[in-house]
Amino acid sequence: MVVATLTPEGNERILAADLPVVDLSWSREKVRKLVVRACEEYGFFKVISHGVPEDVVELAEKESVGFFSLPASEKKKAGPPNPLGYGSKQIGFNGDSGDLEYLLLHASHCSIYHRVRALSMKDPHTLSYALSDYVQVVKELACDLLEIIAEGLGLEDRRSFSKLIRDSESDSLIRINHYPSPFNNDIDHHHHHHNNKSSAESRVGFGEHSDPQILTILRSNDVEGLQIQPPMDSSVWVPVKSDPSAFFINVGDALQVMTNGRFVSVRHRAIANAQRSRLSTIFFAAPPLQTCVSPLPLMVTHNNPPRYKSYLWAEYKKLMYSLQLASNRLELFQTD
Ligand code: GA4
Repeated sequence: MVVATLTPEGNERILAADLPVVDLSWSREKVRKLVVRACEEYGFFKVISHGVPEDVVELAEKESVGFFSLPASEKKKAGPPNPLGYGSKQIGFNGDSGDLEYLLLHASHCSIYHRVRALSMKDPHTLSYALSDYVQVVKELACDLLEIIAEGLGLEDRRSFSKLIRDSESDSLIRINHYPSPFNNDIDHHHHHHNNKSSAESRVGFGEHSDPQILTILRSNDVEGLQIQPPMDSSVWVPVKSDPSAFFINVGDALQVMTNGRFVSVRHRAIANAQRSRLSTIFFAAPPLQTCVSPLPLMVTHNNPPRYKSYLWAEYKKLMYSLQLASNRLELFQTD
């Protein structure tokens, strides 16, 4: 349920909203049902009791904090983002910008190591192994969830989606976003301040968009910032309560196409108005470049014809890099 009010400027502001939460220790049947419902209604849910080892998550966060505290001249050695690498403020190639710096990498150990080696860090192995280990565990979570989804949809092959991510040619990415605090340049775990800023003062961290891939697995430190737009009411932005022990899942454009619009790729954004730095780590589960993304036969019936034209993942990527972040790219593939 979403409860909203109007601000003096006439914008809707959310007071309370219950976003879907799935506890992976519940029965498989219950989990299947709730995941499918969440993907249909929100394109978004939170997972708890996910079994991802805490030490792997903590080390990745610690090493990422270490990376972002390097001098700017040092970090620039891992950039410019073309689109992979270290980036600051600029997002993509079409003028999008935000109050953040990031590391965007292909989710394979070689490419992580390749970027990290460019830095004159004491030990580039520590950062690259921490990120590679993290990628391995979240990729496993992504595949588990995709198998739950395939079962929930009644697909004959429960590996229909997960095999694309497990493919050695998978185009999956890892992104670490650092939204610096306006008051403090360090990523600060210890000092809690009250945030009294009004929404008018909030800075855009990462502007609104949907994720182009199949599924996104996001985790952040305990600083808020993520907001989602519920598909049933696109006039509101629902703030997502931070929970460093959980993972947040987004349906991506490709899964919306493959489910022929039954699942929705959720529009979301990150606000950088916190008084502490926010660090988020995001895994984008993507198919190999030559994969043809199209509505699955099971999702198409006489009364429900294909709603999207099929495309190669490589083609879609090329197109999205020619458009802005907020663009509704999927519209270009709609039939009718
Ligand atoms: C949004 C989701 C992922 O962060 C990302 C982004 C990508 C980039 O930063 O290089 C894009 C953006 C994202 C979609 C539109 C294009 C491409 C920036 C941009 C303006 C890595 C992705 O795959 O698509």
